[in-house]
This record gives sequence, structure tokens and C-alpha cells, in this order.
Amino acid sequence: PQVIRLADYAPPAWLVDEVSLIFRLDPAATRVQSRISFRANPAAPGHHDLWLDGENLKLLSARINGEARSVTPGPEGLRIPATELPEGQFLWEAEVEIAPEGNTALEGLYMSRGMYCTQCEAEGFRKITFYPDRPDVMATFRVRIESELPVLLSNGNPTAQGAGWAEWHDPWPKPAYLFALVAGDLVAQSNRFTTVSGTEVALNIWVRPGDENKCAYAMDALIRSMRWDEEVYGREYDLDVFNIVAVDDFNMGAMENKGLNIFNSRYVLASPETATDQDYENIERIIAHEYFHNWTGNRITCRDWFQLCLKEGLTVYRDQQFTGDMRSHAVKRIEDVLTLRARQFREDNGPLAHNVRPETYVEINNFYTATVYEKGAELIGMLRRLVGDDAYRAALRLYFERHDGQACTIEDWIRVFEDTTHRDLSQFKRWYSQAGTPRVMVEDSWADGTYVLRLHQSVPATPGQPLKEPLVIPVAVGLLGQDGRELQPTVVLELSEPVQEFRFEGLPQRPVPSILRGFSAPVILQRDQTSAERAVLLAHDTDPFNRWEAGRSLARDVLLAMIARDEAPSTAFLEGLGSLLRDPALDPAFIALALRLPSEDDLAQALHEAGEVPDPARIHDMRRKLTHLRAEHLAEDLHRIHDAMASTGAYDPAADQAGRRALRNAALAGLTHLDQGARASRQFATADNMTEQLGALSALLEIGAGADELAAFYDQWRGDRLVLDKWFGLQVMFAAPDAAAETAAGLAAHPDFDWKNPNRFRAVIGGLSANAAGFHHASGAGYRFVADWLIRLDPLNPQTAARMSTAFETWQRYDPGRQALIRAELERMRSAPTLSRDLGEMVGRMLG
Ligand code: HT7
Ligand code: ZN
Repeated sequence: PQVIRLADYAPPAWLVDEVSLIFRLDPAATRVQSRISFRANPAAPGHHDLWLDGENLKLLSARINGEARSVTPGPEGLRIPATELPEGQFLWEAEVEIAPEGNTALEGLYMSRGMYCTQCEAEGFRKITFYPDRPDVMATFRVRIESELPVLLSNGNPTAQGAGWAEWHDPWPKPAYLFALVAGDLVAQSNRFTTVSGTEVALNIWVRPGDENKCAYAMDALIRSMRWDEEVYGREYDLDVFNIVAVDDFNMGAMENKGLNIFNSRYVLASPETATDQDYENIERIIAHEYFHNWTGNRITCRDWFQLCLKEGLTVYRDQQFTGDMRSHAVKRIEDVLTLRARQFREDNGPLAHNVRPETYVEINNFYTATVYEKGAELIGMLRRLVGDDAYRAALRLYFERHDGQACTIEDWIRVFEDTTHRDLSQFKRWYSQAGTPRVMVEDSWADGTYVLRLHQSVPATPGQPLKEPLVIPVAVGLLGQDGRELQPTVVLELSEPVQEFRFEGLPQRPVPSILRGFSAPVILQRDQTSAERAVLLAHDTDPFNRWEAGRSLARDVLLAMIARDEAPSTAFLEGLGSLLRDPALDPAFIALALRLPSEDDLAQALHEAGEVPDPARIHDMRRKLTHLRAEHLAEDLHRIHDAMASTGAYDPAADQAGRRALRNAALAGLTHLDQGARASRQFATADNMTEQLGALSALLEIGAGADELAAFYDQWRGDRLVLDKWFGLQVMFAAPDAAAETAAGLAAHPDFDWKNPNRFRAVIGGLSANAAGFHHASGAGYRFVADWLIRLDPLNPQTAARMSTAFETWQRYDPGRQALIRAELERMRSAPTLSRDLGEMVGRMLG
């Protein structure tokens, strides 16, 4: 397979000023006419061939400046030699035929339950028509859609419409990956937004008839996002309309097409009865994320796909800030770090580790990863910590001013910070080109009122990168007295050498250090900490992240000691939790997070990090045992909390109520271990919202009960696709390790299992890989089941198959028996006759 390299980047030979498209929609034979005005790129002097990307297109006709051309496209596109092209500029016209109903890859123009929709990022536009499908070619688009379907949408503003047709114009130059078209029998929930400068914008969320009463929260989140981007980043919306469409068959979460965002319906539709608080939070976050792309992604886009983190890292950072502002900064930071460690640290410490800005790829879809997105966002947060809030604001102002309308690189991004602060950021730039999670090892000493922190940094070797250079790491530190008083408020230390000392003088006593406050850098902190120090931090740290972190590391160590030597959990640990449960000043959402034990996969990661081989079955048993013991010890508090957190008044998805429900469900999960599910059955029977219904059902399934509730749940929700996904997913995720693969196989044979729908596929097959002990069952049944389904899905939907193959990325952690089983499955996938480029690349990288 062809490897694409950042080092080979060359500017496009031909630029496009304007594109005009006519779509005559038909499921089996859609006709697409294109008129594209090309102009020679002054940045690529000389007279060059014209290369147009195109895949699976039937070319019906082609003309240059009105003259018919006979062209024979290859499998990836067509080339017109320079000798056959006018110099300077010309008009290309073509007509192609495509078959959206047969497009199961859900890339390009495809159909989802009778509705036409598109997905063009990263390289889907080439499945619609011949075009220079690369992000540094930006053009304005005019689109005419002809179809009998009632709603016909594209990017930009509507310009005209009649029976069976509609026309759209997008005045903002954009790359083809932001193109979108939707046609369907849809209804809108509508609203209006007046921008800060007084422009009226029509807002519409388009859904299937019957779903219109489930869009209110998404609309509210959209309006709040628009206002927030004006207030916090000074960014105003720039079209007369903003449309969002919910689609059932979708490979990812959502897509930021200019003026026409397309969403997986699970990130739009919500009602209290059908969506959990977590669903609501996800909707708010993803609506905001896609909207924020209008500036960080669309107005300023990426020069090439290696620069993906330029738009994704920044936009994730912005959506994290937004959620923090809407809800709680402390809780949001903890949630984000949990995700980062679970997904990105896992990726960074295995065979799929790659730079935030990769330097090679075979299939770009394989690089929409936690490293590009979540670590990319951490880099923005670190830059801000290093330069300060005011400089960050000034740098962003300069970024928008200087680069509006351009396709940019990470160099452009770093330069605005350098120009704003007059600081050399070349060492910081290594974060973009060096894979792997840095380790920061801490030593300290104390003498004569001076406390010295000695920090060592190192980055382990990753595939293709044996040696690493030191990074600039912002380490936020505060110091507490033994009584919990703060002796030194937060300072940001800049660790830039392999080893560096930092001195704190004039202290009255040896302090308890609170290091990496707010998780100021995406690193693994290595430090021997006494339980007494942890207890001080857990009880008193003024930094909420580190307060939570103290409890988290206590829980991890308790679990590791149980796993290693059956050691009983210390009373100090249990009592520490008890004090949190009894602290009336704490946010319930924070307490719920403090009660959450490290996941089985987190524990496997911790054991691997410590040089040990994780045993998934033992991890599962010990984690369950601790849940049980902890519930026994804290039973009184858990009862009190479960009663006290019961809802009063109408359901509200906002943070206050959601935090109370999260804590209530956490208490219930513990109590269910003690009462065989009596309370959970009552909660299930009386719940008037999905958060409590699902909380009760999960608690029951976790102890191996809940058969009646599961059946009742199916009867109640069999008509709701999104809720049914939960029914499928829960059963697999909570299945006992011995029964997990069999449960998944049973569900895959269920009449409601639609394996071509990515949400349903992810619920069952992804559900099994999320059940660590079930997936890693020593029989290999879990591995076999997942591999069987990936091999089956791959020829139809390679993008989703490749993404889900990351279930196997941790294989080198395990014992030789499991490694052999996984290797055999990876090799079986690699030799599948239908293996796609997408899955082929992933499996190849995992096998090394
Ligand atoms: N920019 C988008 C990433 C994306 C995508 C979305 C849906 C389906 C396929 C896709 N390939 C790439 C989503 C985002 O980050 O906002
Ligand atoms: Zn994004």
C-alpha cells in the first residue's frame, strides 16, 4: 500500500475559484454534473498536469473550456497532461453517475433509511465527483439538488427553490471535505439567533417525523455555543442559516460541514425518558464541538491531513472549556483526564503510538485518534499554561486575524504564539513530533526551611522513535502543611531539562507537595507517596483535581495490593471515602467520580506500567470484591445518599441534578452488592427517566441479576433504536467473563441486530471489547468473536472495522497464551481476502 508522507507535501498545481454542482438524485443512479473553474497556482510555478481524485465514479462526459475530452480514469482518479491543458486558467465540466444506495462505507453520498446524506471528511468527496480532494484547495460552492424528496439541503445559504429542486450558495471558500448534501422526508425544530453584530440567523435541527420533540436540548446547546464563542473567543457566525441533520447510520459522532452539520442521531435526540444525563452531556459537547469548528476548522482549515490536530486539538480544547463553563471545571477536568488516560495513554503505550502530528499514513481515517484529538487538546492547554491567559487570548486573536480563509500548519499556529510572546517555542514543538507518554519522576528533600523538588523526565521508545528529546513540561505545584493549610499557592514550574531542581525557601515545616495540579501536562507522574501524604491531599488539597487524584491513586494501590497478594483494603482508604461521602460542601458529581474505581483496563495498564503481566480474570474478581467490601463498610452512608439524592421536581439535565443522579446511581451500584438487587429493582420500577432506569438495570446486571428487568426494558423500548442500542450494549458489557462471548453471539443473532448500522454494531461488538475480562477470556472466544465480525464488516464499512480493531492494541501486555491467541486473530484478519487498506494498516501496525 502507498505510504503518504508529510515530507512529500507539495502545493497544489491548480487552484479552484468556484464550483458549481447539479445533483439529480436517484438511489441507484444519481447524476452529478460539475463545473469547476481552475487557475494555475502561483505557488507552484510552471505548467502542470491536472490530477483529479475520483473513486467508484462512472464518468459520462468531460469537457475543458466547452470542448469534449475523452478521458479514462484509473481506480483513484484521472490525470490530464499539461500538454492538453490551456495555460493560466480553464473551466472543467463533467458528469458522473454514482449509486448511493449501494454505498455501505457511509463515505461520499449514501443513503440512510430512505434519506440521502454525505460524509466527505477526510476523502469522501472523491466518491461524489472528480475533484482535487485535498484541504488546501478552497473554493466557493453553488449546488442545485433535484429530487422529489421534500427537504433538500446543502452548505451555505438557500438561494432558490421550487417543486422538486433547491439551490444553495456557500460564499465562504472551503475545502471539499466540508461539502454536504442532505435530502429526505424531514421535519425541523427551528429557532433564531441574533449575532453580536445584529445579524439574524435561522437555526434548524432536521430529524425524521416523530423525533421533533427530542431536539430541544440540542437546540439549546447550539444557542449557548453560539453565544459562548462570541463572548469567549470573539467569533461570530457568518451565514443566514445554520442547519443540523440527525442521521441514523453514521460512522462517527458528527461532522462540521459548513452551515450544514450532520450528526449521528444519538448526539442530537434526547428526552428524559430515553436519554441519560451522560447522553445529554455528550449532545451538549458535540453540538458545541461541531459549531466551534466553524472558525477552528472551516474558516481556518488544515493545509494537509498531517495537520489534523490543528483543527481537532484546538476544537476539543474549546469544547472542553465550554463544558467547564456550562457545568463544573473541576468535574470536567477529572472526566477529561479519565478519558485521556483510558484512551490516549493506552494508545501511546502500545503499537499504535503516533505523534500528535503524524508524519506518515496509509489511510488518513485511521488517524482520527485519541492522540490527535485528546492529546492535541492537552497541547493547547499546556501552551496556555506556559504563556498565560492574556497571551493566549492575544495569540488567538492574531491567529484568526492572520489566517482567516487559509489552510494552515502547526508552524503557523506556533508562530502566532511566538509573535505574541516573543518566546522561542521550538522545544515546545517537540510535543507535536514525539510520540509516547512522558514520565516525570519526582524526588524531594527538605533542610533548613528549604524544600527541593528534583524532577526527571523521560519518554519511552515508541514504534519508529527509539530516542527522545526532552520536552517543555509545565508542572503546576502547590505546597500544603501537614495540617492541610496551603503554604504555597499554585506555581507553574517549567521542566525543560532531563533533570531539574526547583527550590521553595522559607517554609515553616516540611510541606506535602501537590504536584501536577489540574493535570497540567499529559504525563505519568512517578512518585513514592506515603498514605499519610495522600490522606492530607484527599482531605485538604485546594486543587480539586489533585484532591480527586489522591483518592484515585489510593484506590489503585489498594486494588493492586489485592491483586498481587490478596491484601485487605486499608481502613484508612475506606474511611477516607467515608469522609468524602459525609462532606456536605462537596459537589455530588465530584463525590460520584471519587467513588468510581479504576476500570479493569486501567488496572491492566497500571500493572503493565509496573512491569507486571495483568491477569484479566483476577483483576475482574478483585475489583468486584473491593466494590463489595467497600459497600459493606460504607453501607450506612450509601443508604443515606441513595435516599437523599432522590429527585424532586421536574427532570433537568443540567449539572446540579445530573450530579445528584450520578451519585445516587453510584450508591445504588454498591448497595446492589449487599441486597441482591432489591433497591435496584425498586428504582427500575419507579424510574421516570433513563438515567435512573439504566442505572438500576446496570447495577442488577453487574451482580448477575435483572433478567425480568431486561425483558421489561426490551418490551418498553423495542421501538426506539437509540434505546435499543443501550439494551444490546449493556448485556454484553455486564456479562460474566465466562459468558460474555456467548452473550454477544446470542445478541448478534437477535432479529433486531442490524450489523450494518454502526451504532448497533458498536453496541454489541464494541460492548464485548469494553468487557475486559470477557474479551480477554483465556479461551480466546472473545478475540475470535470480535475478529470474525471485523472480517465480516470490513469489506462493507472499512472505516468502522479499522477503528474497532483497536480492541487488540494492548495485546503485548498479556501472557504468552493470550498473546498467541490475539496474534493468531490479527494474522487471520491480515490474511482475509477482502482486507481493506484501512484494516490492513491497523493490523499491520499492531503486529509490528
Ligand atoms: N471532523 C470530523 C471528523 C470525521 C468524521 C466525522 C464523521 C464521519 C466520518 C468522519 N471522518 C472524520 C468530526 C469532528 O471531529 O468534529
Ligand atoms: Zn472535530
